[in-house]
Amino acid sequence: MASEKGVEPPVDFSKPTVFDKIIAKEIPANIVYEDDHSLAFHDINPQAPVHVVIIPKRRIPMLSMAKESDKEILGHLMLTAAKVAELVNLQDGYRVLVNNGKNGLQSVYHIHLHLIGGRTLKWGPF
Ligand code: IU
Repeated sequence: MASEKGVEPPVDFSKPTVFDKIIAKEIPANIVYEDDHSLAFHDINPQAPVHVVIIPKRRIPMLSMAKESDKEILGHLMLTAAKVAELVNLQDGYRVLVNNGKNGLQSVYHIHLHLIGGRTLKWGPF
């Protein structure tokens, strides 16, 4: 592991991650929303009063590995984030972000959106 968080290369992108186990319900997660293609659960290490992770059930390791054929699921994840925001009462606003790769401090190589809110958020420098 990197000093703050993230994973040092080389990363084995073919390996399932803990998120596959959460999808399979092999390990518990505090799930807030699920449909045929996506799953949303409360982050175990929240960075704000509300912090939900939204993942596709079919694994794409990271945003920079997404393909043209992933367009539909990527759009679905964004719309799921908006739906989940309503479910967790973030009507006053929120942030949706993706960490990508080592410098983005990505630690789980199963693409995910972070939905963050519950207070007025700060903005940069990061
Ligand atoms: P990142 O963008 O790859 O750094 O985000 C991964 C997130 O997944 C991070 O915020 C973790 O706290 C979170 N998480 C989780 O909610 N449950 C887990 O079992 C594991 C990580 I491992």
